[in-house]
Amino acid sequence: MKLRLILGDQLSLWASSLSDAHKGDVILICEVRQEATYVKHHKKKIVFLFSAMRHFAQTLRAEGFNVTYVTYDDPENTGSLRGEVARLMGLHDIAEVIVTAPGEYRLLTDMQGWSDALGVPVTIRPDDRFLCATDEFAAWAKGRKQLRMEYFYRDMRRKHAVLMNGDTPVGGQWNYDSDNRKSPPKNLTVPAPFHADVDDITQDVIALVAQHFPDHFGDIHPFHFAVTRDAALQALDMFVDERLPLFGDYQDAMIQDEPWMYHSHIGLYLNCGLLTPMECIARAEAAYHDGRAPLNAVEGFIRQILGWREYVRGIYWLKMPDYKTMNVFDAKRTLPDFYWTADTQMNCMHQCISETKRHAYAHHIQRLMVLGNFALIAGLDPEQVNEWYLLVYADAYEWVELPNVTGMILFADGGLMASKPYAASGTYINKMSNYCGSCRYSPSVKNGPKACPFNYLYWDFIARNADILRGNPRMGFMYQSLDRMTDDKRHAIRADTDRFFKEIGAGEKN
Ligand code: FAD
Ligand code: DLZ
Ligand code: SF4
Repeated sequence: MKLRLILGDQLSLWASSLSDAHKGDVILICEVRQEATYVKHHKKKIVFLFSAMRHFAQTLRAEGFNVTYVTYDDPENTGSLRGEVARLMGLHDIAEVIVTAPGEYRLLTDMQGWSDALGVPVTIRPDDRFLCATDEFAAWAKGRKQLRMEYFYRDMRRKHAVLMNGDTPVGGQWNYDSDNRKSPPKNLTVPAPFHADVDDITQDVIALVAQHFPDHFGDIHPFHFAVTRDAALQALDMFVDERLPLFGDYQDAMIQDEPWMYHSHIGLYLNCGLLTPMECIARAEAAYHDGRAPLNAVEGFIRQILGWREYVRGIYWLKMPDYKTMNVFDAKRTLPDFYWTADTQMNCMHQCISETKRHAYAHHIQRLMVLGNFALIAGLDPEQVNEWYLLVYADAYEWVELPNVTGMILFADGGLMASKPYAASGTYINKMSNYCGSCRYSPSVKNGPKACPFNYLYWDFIARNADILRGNPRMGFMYQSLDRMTDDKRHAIRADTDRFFKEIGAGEKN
């Protein structure tokens, strides 16, 4: 008999490990300490995954499969995936272990040693739930000096015939990003997000997580994520009907106390296997063809899934393991405490961290231009920043988190992913949000105690990394401005930066 191991982010009946499953095989799903604590995941993320895993076990049983499900508090639970496979092998005559390749390098290398350790063949099958296989991405990347997402995305549009009229893009343009930067009007009413019912299974998991992970970051309540495929599909449909039409217009906008905006909130479902990328793309494309959503919104949404999501996964598997330790600016400032407590007078940071704590969610522009921008210009240590992002979001797995952090926000890969750092001063945040109106600092003040910290931190970042960035053609304008600055101005920037770090108590690692 064969043992088929399903991981917490492989909750798909179409996973490659199940493609030839017989009803007589054993399917193993287990809640283990190893995966729940290798970083201290947000409590809500653990509730979501454990509940989705338990519901998936029910789905498999309803299909007639023989499922062994190990709960976290099972007294026999060994705490590791390999330990649970070994334990099950003691109970059944297992000729082969089959698993779909995990999404994280650390686990893949671990599994590559399982055949020897367990004494049976362990077959690791490719994860074919993506639209670009890892070797296909490697072939695309080969010989290219720059790996720009835009060109990859166009190839994916052609390959999958998405939003195409023959060889040309629908509407004549590949990208409508320039239409996607509107400031929201004051009286905008954003629709409520999807709310799933909390059933007995989820209630049990909530009690378990409260008991076993009290020191993990984040709030469990309110819990309204979908934990089944049916509910995830409802969430997707609700997005397409209610939010997609304005997704493009307000994609980059941030509003005080409005965490959800016009985003889809489906990343967590895609990444654990409850939804497929192509069904999300197809529903959005259909909404455009039926006249239910405009092209700038539909193209923008599809680009995130068909472009960015596939692209970052390709980068991850192409560049690991070296990617994990990249730190081109030699940044070594420790993560300030307020990333955990939200206790900061910078209102934008306070908002984004509080919402992250409450919901295990922040939308893209909050992750990028507030939380990420601060990490970049403050020179925070990439290892600590990566750990934070990996544990706080319900959709976070290293294959998607690491390139977004190391490549996109920190530019720690020296420009492999981004052509220039996403660094910005308070002016940008003020333009794209209404956070500054309730802030103790002012985005128009450049130096001194009232100045927005993003303003002087930005220039300090530009000045201290001149050796690395001055030659970047997209940064020329910034260095011309820096070169025109008086010595007094430069000293003021340095002094404000020093004072700020002293005040928040974030030093540098030796
Ligand atoms: P929407 O804005 O509605 O976008 C639709 C979908 O597109 C998302 O669900 C996601 O699947 C995909 N997508 C959008 N942008 C990206 C991107 N840059 N990379 C990969 N997929 C993308 N996404 C994760 O899934 N997991 C992470 O751990 C993660 N970490 C991030 C860290 C940083 C610093 C940044 C800047 C971005 C990160 N993202 C991550 C990408 C993006 O912010 C989230 O996918 C998105 O916010 C999830 O919310 P949503 O489902 O409402 O997305
Ligand atoms: C994230 C996660 C958590 C919190 N718990 C489990 C678990 O108990 N059992 C499991 O099989 N998977 C879990 N996961 C998901 C894994 O960490 C994920 O499969 C790997 O990180 C590879 O992407
Ligand atoms: Fe953030 Fe600066 Fe605006 Fe305050 S003034 S909310 S710190 S950008």
